[in-house]
Amino acid sequence: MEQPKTLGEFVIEKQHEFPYSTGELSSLLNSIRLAAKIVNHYVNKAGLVDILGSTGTNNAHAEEQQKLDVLANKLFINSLINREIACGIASEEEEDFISISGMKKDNQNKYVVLIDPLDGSSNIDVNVSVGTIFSIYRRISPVGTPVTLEDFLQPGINQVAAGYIIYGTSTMLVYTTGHGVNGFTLNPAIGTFYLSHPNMKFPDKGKIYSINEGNYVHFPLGVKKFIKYCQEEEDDRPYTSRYIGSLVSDFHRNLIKGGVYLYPQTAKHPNGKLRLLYECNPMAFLAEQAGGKASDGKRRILEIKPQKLHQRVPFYVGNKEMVNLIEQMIQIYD
Ligand code: AMP
Ligand code: P6P
Repeated sequence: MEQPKTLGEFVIEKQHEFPYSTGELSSLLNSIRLAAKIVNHYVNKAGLVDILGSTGTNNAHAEEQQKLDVLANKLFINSLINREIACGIASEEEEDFISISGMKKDNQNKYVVLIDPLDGSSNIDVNVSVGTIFSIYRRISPVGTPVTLEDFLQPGINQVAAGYIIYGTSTMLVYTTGHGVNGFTLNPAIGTFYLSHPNMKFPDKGKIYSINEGNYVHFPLGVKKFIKYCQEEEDDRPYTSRYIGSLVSDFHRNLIKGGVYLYPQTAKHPNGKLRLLYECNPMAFLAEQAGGKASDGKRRILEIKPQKLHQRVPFYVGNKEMVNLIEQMIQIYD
């Protein structure tokens, strides 16, 4: 049987489709690949060493930081700084962005990276899958100068690449550079990612809805109507309700099996809980590249002009016809 392509081979093959490329994006993707393997190592042994539980400190959103959050954040940031293949980084775990071009005067790199280093980390102690999400843009400010906030506040349509790593029953890296979505599974025995899910697309029909119904009373009426629609005995319904509490895992399952993930505004999060820059935009890029759709209930996620680094938005992502129906119900009832 022919040996499947490795992620490294795939990245280089794609680079050759761009004869004028300098190899900078490939190096950046390879740096993320390496950091993912290291984080995977720690996530998979989390139960065995004293790395579980919280650090007792809070991140930029006054959320208790799990030790693995802090470690994953450090690993990704250090791998990008040490290998000098980005000019700036923004992270869910960092109040402000980090300017590498400011640190290293000769930094001529043109990409900024935004990451959620360990999304769903509240699940770590209960052994549920968690993930890393990344998003890559070309800087707007001049190369060689310190990056500015504007370099990070770009609409999602400007993304050069986006993806996630899911640390689950197997570890996968799924990413896009605007030419489709491809999934790579890690062979932990040799530390190599192999192309296991080429050209990923949402199935034509989605029959799964993912939402924390504990917040039902606070949902917009249109969302309540959608949930009831999913539960009716009609046509191919009722649909299946599946919610893991880990965006990467819920998204990944819905991408493979067909479905929609919803995080509307709630009492605790009147603008929604998920962050536009390093959760919604990368997942929206992947969703659209896989034939799906991503909306805040009214607007295409990728066209929202960010105002703040840690801005939150309501988030609906998955099969196009399911997101369309949610938008229609919100338009009718809210
Ligand atoms: P570079 O000079 O290496 O940053 O490449 C310039 C542009 O070519 C990138 O912004 C991408 O649009 C494209 N490109 C280069 N390498 C790759 C790759 N490995 N995969 C996909 N697109 C690539
Ligand atoms: P809730 C994890 O904290 C996260 O950002 C997503 O990964 C997940 O889908 C959501 O929040 C879970 O939030 O309020 O349902 O626990």
